[in-house]
Amino acid sequence: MVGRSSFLIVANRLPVDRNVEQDGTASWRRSPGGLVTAIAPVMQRRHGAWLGWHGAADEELEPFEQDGMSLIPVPLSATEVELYYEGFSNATLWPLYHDVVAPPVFERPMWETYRAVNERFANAAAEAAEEGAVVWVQDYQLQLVPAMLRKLRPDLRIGFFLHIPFPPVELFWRLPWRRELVEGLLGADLVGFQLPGGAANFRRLCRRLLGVPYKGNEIFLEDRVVTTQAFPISVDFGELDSMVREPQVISRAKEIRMELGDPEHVLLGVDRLDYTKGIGQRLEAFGELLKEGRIGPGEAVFVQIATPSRERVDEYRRLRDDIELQVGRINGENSVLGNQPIQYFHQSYGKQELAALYLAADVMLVTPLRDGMNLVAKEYVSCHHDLHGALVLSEFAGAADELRQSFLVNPYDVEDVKRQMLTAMRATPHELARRMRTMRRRVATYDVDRWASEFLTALETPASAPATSHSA
Ligand code: GDG
Repeated sequence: MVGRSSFLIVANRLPVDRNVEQDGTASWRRSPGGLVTAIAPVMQRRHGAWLGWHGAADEELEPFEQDGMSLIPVPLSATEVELYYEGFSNATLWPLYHDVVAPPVFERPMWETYRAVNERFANAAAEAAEEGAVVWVQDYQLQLVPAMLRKLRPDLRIGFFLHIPFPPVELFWRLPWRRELVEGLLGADLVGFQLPGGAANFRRLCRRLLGVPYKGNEIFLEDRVVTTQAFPISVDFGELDSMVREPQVISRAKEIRMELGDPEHVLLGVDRLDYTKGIGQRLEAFGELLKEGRIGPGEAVFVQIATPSRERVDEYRRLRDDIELQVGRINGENSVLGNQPIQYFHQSYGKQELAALYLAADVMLVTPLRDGMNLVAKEYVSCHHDLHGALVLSEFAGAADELRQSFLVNPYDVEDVKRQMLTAMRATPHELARRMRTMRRRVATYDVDRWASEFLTALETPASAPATSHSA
């Protein structure tokens, strides 16, 4: 049994995946994905505990140690995975918070299970935290945990960070359980968002829904103050920067270009296969450029990595079919013998291979319809100390606020995407270097350590006095 901790991360998933060898021996490996990539290094340094589901349904596991972290598994039944995770989290909240780019599902059993699972996480956190501990709750799957945990353990300092966008009041208003969710979040001392706009949406919602006043970043409840603030998440710049200087990564990048037929331009997309990522929109733009002859045969290869994601949610199954049909159609119409313009991979890759791909790519296409931040954009920038490479970036990605020197596009405007893709491909080395240098400076300064330390410093700093002294 792991002892109580003074620093606790509470997230839907533990930061590890189980790997079973052919002889049946099982081991744990650090998992890929936005949240884990961002927080694991911070966790290791602080020797904290991480509480989350371990990934297998209907299985109870004892706490264990991995990579210098104490991991506390929270069990989920198969029905809970279906209703809480695939259901309320990914079929209700995910589309609702991403501008309703797919229709959200509103089903009561999903909500009830979400509430029950949040309660289990809150109970487990209350057990694992020592007196006065700092607890940092992550993301949209656990929005009820802050209030539940505060009720059990008023001595704790509770932070919450939302990795996805927080929607405008008009969209959030549709949610039948809007009041409970907002009250859940207000259980935290600090609620963090990717962008100032998300924090502003949340404050306005609190006033309209609950009548609570706010001033600046602070929401005044009767007995305490909740701080709301933007903390744009980032990547481990240093790790990526040194990875792409390793000889084997450099030679792998060269090899990748050769394997692709040594085209003039290598274009790259790396996304979870998700309908918010605008994969279809960028394929359409590339396909039209080929068809119109504005990209010649063999001139460019577009590598699209679409990491498998949420495969049991209907909308994701349909998306996969649509994308694969689209890739097949564009390749069918535009391939010449020995050259396929789109290389599509529905697979996951190791970190080093990914770094080599970033290094090999002349143009990175990041065109989400809505995205909290988008780490891929920042990873690409971190991998180009050579100052080569162009980033085509959607205005609807949080990262667009910081990476102003990218080639910004409106992904809903196919002509705009086409134009910017061509501009990026044709830009001079001098122009690319000028843009890349500024973007790199930004990511190097605001890296993931800075994100985490700014959040934790804000969490550990007491806010103003409560509402009684701020009658607004
Ligand atoms: C959510 C928000 C926010 C992808 N394929 C592979 C792989 N990846 C890694 C990427 C990147 C991460 O997964 C994806 O992060 P994103 O930020 O692009 O997107 P989401 O998964 O939607 O993340 C997002 C993020 O949370 C953090 O707050 O930025 O807005 O939606 O790190 O490199 N990694 C490896 N193999 C792959 O095949 N190793």
